[in-house]
Amino acid sequence: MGEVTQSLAKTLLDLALDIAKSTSELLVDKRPVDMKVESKSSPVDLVTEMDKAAERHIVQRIKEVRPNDSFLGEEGTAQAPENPSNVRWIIDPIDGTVNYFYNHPYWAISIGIEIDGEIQAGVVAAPLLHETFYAHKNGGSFVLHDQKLMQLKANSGTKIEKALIGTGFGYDVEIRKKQGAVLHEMVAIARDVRRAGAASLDFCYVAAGRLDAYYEFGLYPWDFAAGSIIASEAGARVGGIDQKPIGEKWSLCSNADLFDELDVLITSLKNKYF
Ligand code: LIP
Repeated sequence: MGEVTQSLAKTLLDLALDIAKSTSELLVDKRPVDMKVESKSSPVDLVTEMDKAAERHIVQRIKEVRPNDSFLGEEGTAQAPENPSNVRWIIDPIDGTVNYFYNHPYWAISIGIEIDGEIQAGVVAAPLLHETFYAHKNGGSFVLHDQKLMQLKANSGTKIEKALIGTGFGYDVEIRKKQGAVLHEMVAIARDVRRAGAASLDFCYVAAGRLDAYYEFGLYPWDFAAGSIIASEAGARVGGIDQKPIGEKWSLCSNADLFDELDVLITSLKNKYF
């Protein structure tokens, strides 16, 4: 990566951190008691008025200073301007919408920054957990927790039977049955499994050593764009399974020395149940 790209990534990361702060204030301070909510792909796949408001806020703040950038947002922002720059913002305004709707604290604002088609920086802000995770390529990975800055480092040397593994489930009941079948076997193999409800934070938890691995079927780019670089800059390995890239159905993030073993296991479970 050239110096120009690295310098641009740092500049855009600073902008994303500031926008994550103002978006956090919007989502926490302006959270309505009688929040309007609609369903998307299924009756349990929610989108609230605040998902849409947060995405509008993020896009507007970026456009004020970078009118030629492109966007891919979970709530529908996908336009590319007439003379697009080489920057695309990949946004999940509320990752963990169900948790936000229930006022359960495990949700985050996820902003991934792609330059020339490659993720170069990312911010995952969890306001109710007082944590903002961030990274840029070759710059390391960090968490700001109550104004205390710590560098992140993924775990190493964990055997699968001692691994604490995160996962998640989609919104389609037939897919959930298959994900449940995979989980049924995984809980008998790993130390334990956690399902917390926000992919971007799950990637950050691997980066922070709070999980040894995280896998999920059916993530979208906005679920993993920011978390993937935060995890990889902390020494974790990120990808798909069965030699596929991340997000091509399956996503896997783990301690580098556990990845291949988990890839083989999850691929076998995928072949058995999907
Ligand atoms: C969520 C993901 C999570 C998955 C949930 C949901 P959303 O994203 O972050 O990993 O298990 O079902 O898809 O929909 O809250 O932005």
